[in-house]
Amino acid sequence: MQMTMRWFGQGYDPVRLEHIRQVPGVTGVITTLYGTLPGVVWEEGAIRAMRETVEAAGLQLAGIESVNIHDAIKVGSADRDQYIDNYITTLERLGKAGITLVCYNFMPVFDWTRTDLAKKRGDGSTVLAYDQKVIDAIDPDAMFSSMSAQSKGYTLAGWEPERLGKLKELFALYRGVDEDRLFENLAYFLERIMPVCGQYGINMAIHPDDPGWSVFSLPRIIKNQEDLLRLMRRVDNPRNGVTLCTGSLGANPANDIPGVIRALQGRIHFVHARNLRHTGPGAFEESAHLSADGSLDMYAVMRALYDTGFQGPIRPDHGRMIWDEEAMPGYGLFDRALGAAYLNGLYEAIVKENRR
Ligand code: CS2
Ligand code: MN
Repeated sequence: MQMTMRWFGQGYDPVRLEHIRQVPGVTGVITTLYGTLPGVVWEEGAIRAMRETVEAAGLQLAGIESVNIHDAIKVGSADRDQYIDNYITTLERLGKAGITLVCYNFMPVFDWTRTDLAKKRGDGSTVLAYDQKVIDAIDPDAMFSSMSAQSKGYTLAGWEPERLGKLKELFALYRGVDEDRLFENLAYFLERIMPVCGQYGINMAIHPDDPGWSVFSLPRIIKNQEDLLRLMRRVDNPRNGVTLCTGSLGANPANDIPGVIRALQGRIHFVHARNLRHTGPGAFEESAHLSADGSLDMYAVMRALYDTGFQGPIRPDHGRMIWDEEAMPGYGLFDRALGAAYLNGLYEAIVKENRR
């Protein structure tokens, strides 16, 4: 596997590539053209410049997170084919630039959701946290305002103000879209893009819903092993794969992550490794990556990846904010660097134990 880190790009991410380069074992970054709205075709020059910037820092551009999907594709409206054509053009241009991993999600209206972006922990760090009780007591507008107010001026991934400024219209768009409709719209999209993925060897890696249950009664279709396998079978092409995100799936204690990894053997193209602590029904806070700091067994996760022969990029997902760092919520350098070093240590031990 290849250890990577997410980087939001020049002018967006206060973390510098030169510093990522110094994290032992990290050889690549996962990035995006942040600030490009869903539905817009990516410019060739911008893709080239993004790649050159990463390579000039001595790193590889290991994949894109994300090429976001326009709501027309998710709801299946009359103009969806135009937006799928745009997506195909973007994939073609990425493929020509040698970029062969694309992470995306298929969540209606909201990307990942949290109720607290800086919850204080006992160790003095701050972390992202979620409590369903808080969501149940507010409306979507209040949640959007609360996320924005806590974002320290950064635009959060998937939370484009241009899009979410029109929340009522967005919710209206999804009226009548139930889980089956949403699933069929996803399958339709994937079937249309599979040829270009095949031509350029691009692996599509769907990110699970975060958290993996319905928020504000919106449909959710990528919550667990069954959902993931259903999608793999529905579009049974190896280019149709998964971003295995331990934190998103792990928010639900019923999900057995090592089991999911084994069940998806060969279809996992990208891994997000992070830990969290369950704090009550429908509630969790993120933790350090260390198994003992959260509810997930990170050794068992790395072990399942090893056993199933996973070869793709992995990145430490969110980290705590520590040592007075100022960065995008969840995306400070320091704790993610500790996470990468820890995951690399687990992996080295597993490899050597199994070689003997
Ligand atoms: C990420 C998501 O920061 C995060 O929580 O895991 O924003 C992720 O990038 C998207 O959902 C994938 O499209
Ligand atoms: Mn993730």
